[in-house]
Amino acid sequence: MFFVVCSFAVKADDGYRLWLKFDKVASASRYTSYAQSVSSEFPTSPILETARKELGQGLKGLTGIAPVAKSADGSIQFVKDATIPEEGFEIQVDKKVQVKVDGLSVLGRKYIRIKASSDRGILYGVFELLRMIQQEKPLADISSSPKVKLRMLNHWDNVMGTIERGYAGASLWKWYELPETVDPRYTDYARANASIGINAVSVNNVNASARFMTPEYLAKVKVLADVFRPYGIKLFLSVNFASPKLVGKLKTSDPLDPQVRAFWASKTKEIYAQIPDFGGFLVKANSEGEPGPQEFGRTHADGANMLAEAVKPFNGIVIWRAFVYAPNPNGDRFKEAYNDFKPLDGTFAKNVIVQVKNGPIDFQPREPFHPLFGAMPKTPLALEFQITQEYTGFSTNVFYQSILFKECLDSDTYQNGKGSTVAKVIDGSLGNDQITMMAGVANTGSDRNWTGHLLSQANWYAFGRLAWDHTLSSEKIADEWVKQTLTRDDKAAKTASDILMKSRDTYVKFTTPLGLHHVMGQGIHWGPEPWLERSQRPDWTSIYYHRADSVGLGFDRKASGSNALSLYHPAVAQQWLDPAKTDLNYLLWFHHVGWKEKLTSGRTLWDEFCYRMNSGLQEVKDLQKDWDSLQGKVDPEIFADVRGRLAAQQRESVLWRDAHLLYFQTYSKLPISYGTPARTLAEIKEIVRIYQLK
Ligand code: BDP
Repeated sequence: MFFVVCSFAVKADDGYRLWLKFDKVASASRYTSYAQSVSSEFPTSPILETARKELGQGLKGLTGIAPVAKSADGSIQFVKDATIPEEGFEIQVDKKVQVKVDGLSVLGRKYIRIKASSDRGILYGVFELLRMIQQEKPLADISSSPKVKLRMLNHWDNVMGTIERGYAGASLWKWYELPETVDPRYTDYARANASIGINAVSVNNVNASARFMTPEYLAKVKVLADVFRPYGIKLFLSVNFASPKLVGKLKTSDPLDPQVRAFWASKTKEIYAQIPDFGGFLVKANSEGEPGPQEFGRTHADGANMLAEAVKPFNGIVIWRAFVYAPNPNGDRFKEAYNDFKPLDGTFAKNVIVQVKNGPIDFQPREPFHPLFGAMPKTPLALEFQITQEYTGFSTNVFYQSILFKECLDSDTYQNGKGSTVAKVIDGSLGNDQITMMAGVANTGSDRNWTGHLLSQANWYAFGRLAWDHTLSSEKIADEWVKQTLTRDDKAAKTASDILMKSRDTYVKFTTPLGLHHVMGQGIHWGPEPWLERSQRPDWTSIYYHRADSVGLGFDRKASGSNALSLYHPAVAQQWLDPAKTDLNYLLWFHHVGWKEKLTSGRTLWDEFCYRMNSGLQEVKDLQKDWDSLQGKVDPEIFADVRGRLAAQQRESVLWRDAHLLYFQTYSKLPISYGTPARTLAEIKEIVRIYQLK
């Protein structure tokens, strides 16, 4: 007797397909009449072919029907409309038209028109249509165009294949295999970006290797640019400011030196010969040990303008980062970038944009907006977020960043009076900027699910969606992502969205409540290390930021302290001047508050601190329960993976709470009013020390 053992087990979902699953929807019949055929008024082009291919594959998956190509009158039509803004689109559904059938004029059947002025607009319209169907939404007319022109990912990927602050495996770019071997994953990456409107990518770390300025490496980079192009994505490179010395063998990299200028001019020419649509340079200069123009007594503007001159003939741009801070033990890092850049307002070349992090310190879990927003009306500013979770829990904590992104975008700078939000500063609507841009430090890596924590895919997604349209709500974005990625079951989807919506606040509660900041473990930034008092630089310690003493806790940034508040417009500073009126979420950012001082919550500072830390812990347990309720509603492999990560988060939250309570108690000398630490301070310090060993 023969037994044939067949295993038809459905391959579990490992998250690789992101939000682009395109599995058949239950209501497919609603859409099938539209899926019959496609026609286009556009001449063929690589981007148009991508649009056709994506539409075909997407509809085939979602409805079971692959549309056929027609020369005209398809059930889906790509229509040219020069009045639609660059990259924007309009989708029109079911407007009945007269069509000729066998010489007779009859009322036309169901169709969808995707209108745009360019092939890019068509591509984005296609992804919008697929997004609607994947969520099983009734098809509706929509018109949409991006609020900022450059929607960019910054990869902090190194030549050796590691990623600075990456928590999802190794770099996607296999530099040693390129240019001969082209990983198909590069294409999957490009289409994921295109599906959410990302149109620019800088592929290498801002702590840049000069290797990228050599013919050897440019040949590799060219291959990536070729893969990205049909998805409407422009490639940029981070450059090492000392490249003239390092690869050009010059004696100096002084931006005003004629030979240095000649080096950059010829290097740029060489790049454009390989990559005709190269976007330009991203530069981190005179920051954290990176070389820059100040070494030669020149300003950031001198450096930026020199590079700008080199890329100008090719319509390239220079993105110059404002992330600078001097190691001054008596200063306040909060003010450093402002002091360096504000005086340079109006002196940058037209093709330079200054890229500013969302907050003045460094991508903290909650941070007030950077005071440079609103302070440089004559300079286009780009907003930089960190999608990768360096300070927000690596890949073991759920932290839905859309909440943080929106908080910054919606902050009022008062640049041109009330209503001058950060969003309006960066989308150019206050100043008519030629270049407008939002950048996010990528959270992608070689992990099968791209982002380590599956729920962190939502952060990549949210970044793209908000860069396209900063008026979208975090709820809407979460709902879209969940329905495309996890489940379309309404109740389960609501539970999953709620987990995302709550996650940011929960994380802040057990790590940096009340405006505490920069108290993470030294160097790797894992876990708590509020006791860190010595480092290479004073502003890399924790005590520099929390300023705990026997009196109280927090950094006084009023006139009595560092006076950083004076950098903001008075109407902005006003809300944070009086500790009694300051939003508790920002309290310790601006005030040194007495341990026993009563807060607006009715509790003393110490009690509120204990209370928040402890509720953070409780909330993590609630998130675990919520996730557990999704068993059977989401894919089992995804379910188990996220479940494990939430358990890790729970473990870490106990460590954070206990570290903070026990350490700060040595200053407050008060009894712990909420929660009971599971370990001694010495035991916790040992755990954190071990995490920092090589
Ligand atoms: C800091 C990171 C460091 C980056 C730096 C930057 O710790 O690795 O190089 O930001 O933005 O937060 O340049």
